[in-house]
Amino acid sequence: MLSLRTIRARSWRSIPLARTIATSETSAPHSPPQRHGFLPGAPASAITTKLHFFNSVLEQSQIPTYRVLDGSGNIVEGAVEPEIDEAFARRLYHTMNLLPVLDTLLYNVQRQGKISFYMTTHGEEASVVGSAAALGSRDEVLGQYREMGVLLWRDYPLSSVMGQCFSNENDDSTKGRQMPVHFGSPEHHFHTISSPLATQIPQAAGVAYALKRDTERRGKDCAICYFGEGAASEGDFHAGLGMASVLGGPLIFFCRNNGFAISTPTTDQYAGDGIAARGPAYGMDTVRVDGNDVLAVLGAVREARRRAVTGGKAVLVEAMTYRVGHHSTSDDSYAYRARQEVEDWKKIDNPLHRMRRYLETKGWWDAAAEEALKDSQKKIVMEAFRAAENTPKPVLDNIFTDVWDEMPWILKEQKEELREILRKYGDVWEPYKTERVKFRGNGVLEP
Ligand SMILES: Cc1ncc(C[n+]2csc(CCOP(=O)(O)OP(=O)(O)O)c2C)c(N)n1
Ligand SMILES: [Mg+2]
Repeated sequence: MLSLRTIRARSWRSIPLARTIATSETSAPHSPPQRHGFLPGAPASAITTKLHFFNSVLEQSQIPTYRVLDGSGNIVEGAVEPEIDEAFARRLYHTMNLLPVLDTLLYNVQRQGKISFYMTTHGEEASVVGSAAALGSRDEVLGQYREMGVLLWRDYPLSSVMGQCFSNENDDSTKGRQMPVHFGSPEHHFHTISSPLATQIPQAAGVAYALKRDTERRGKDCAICYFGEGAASEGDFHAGLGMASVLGGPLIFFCRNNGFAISTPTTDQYAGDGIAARGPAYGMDTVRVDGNDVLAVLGAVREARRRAVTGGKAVLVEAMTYRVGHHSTSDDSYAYRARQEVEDWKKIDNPLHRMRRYLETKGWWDAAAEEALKDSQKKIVMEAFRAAENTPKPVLDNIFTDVWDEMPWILKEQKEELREILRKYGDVWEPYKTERVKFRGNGVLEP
């Protein structure tokens, strides 16, 4: 070891360095060996005399996209199918199909004013379900908001989906106090969604660090953090990846790059090579995958999980897809993108068609199976919807509970104010009259 004083006393150029590298990547066969300096922030950085600027992870080209199925659902020549049996493949397809059935119904139900808000997953079924299927059932999920498919994969009941969206008594975790699609379920290891973008990213770094420190779970369980490419423009993205890379802990950062952050296209979000290019900057193993190819997503996330768990570190996956639906029920995307573009994307690389074709080629699916699936899913979703319409919301007092053990004076005041408003207008003003009867106990506050 050279002392700092010795290092300072010598010119780095003249020191015969012990740490000499001559790797096949960095040196031509007969070129002189490359040398390191003593740069504390980049100790393995070779010294070069060539003034060379670079602006790409892979010089001259973009990071490639991993694919197993082609746009029509045939195996790409040379691709390795992830190991799946018939039952698993059918389950993947079932879950991918359940998403649009729920989405179509709940989107329309919002339009009828029966729920306040909704967000669909149209176009991103393969990204969400394929990644969920690669996880262990106890892996911790930190979602953004468009990841209901992860819960469906984990057999989250339809009564709970409806209960959350209708804010009724079946909303077990959040008791009707969250916006629709802001799911949370400790039983399913699904951390409650919060609207402010990217908050889940540093939180995920913390969850992974906790898993690393937990002797029971270390080497077994993993965390996955979903986020959109738009959320990756937030400061919390960089804070989260920075923490995860330094602290360690098993974590998959899964970016759904669906082309838009509401109305902002990716061209207004980044000038570099997508989100994947940022992984190596944080020292993370990174892969870009065709997010509309469920087998590619499954294979990529399985490998990402293996690396994350065995290496106790964070890995980045960028899934390239397209948001076919509007951002949410509060958005009309035809104000900023051509209707035809959307129509085209319903056909190009359609994730559901590709998986169906794959199943058919295997002899695991046919038109009769498709019809039976469509009928049964429509039926169970309609039943769950009808039940939700007739399930009361929790007692109104719930608004004031669960944050403090003992209610503080400010909440007591607010509760009395609400009681007074309801006494005055509750039976005469139409909106109050129709709403309060939806609550258990007819919206009467307890003393
Ligand atoms: C801090 C913050 N800023 C702005 C918003 C408003 N907002 C909600 S979703 C969204 C777009 C996010 O896009 P992306 O991360 O790509 O996810 P996608 O909706 O495409 O799935 C914006 C700007 C917010 N919720 N939080
Ligand atoms: Mg997006």
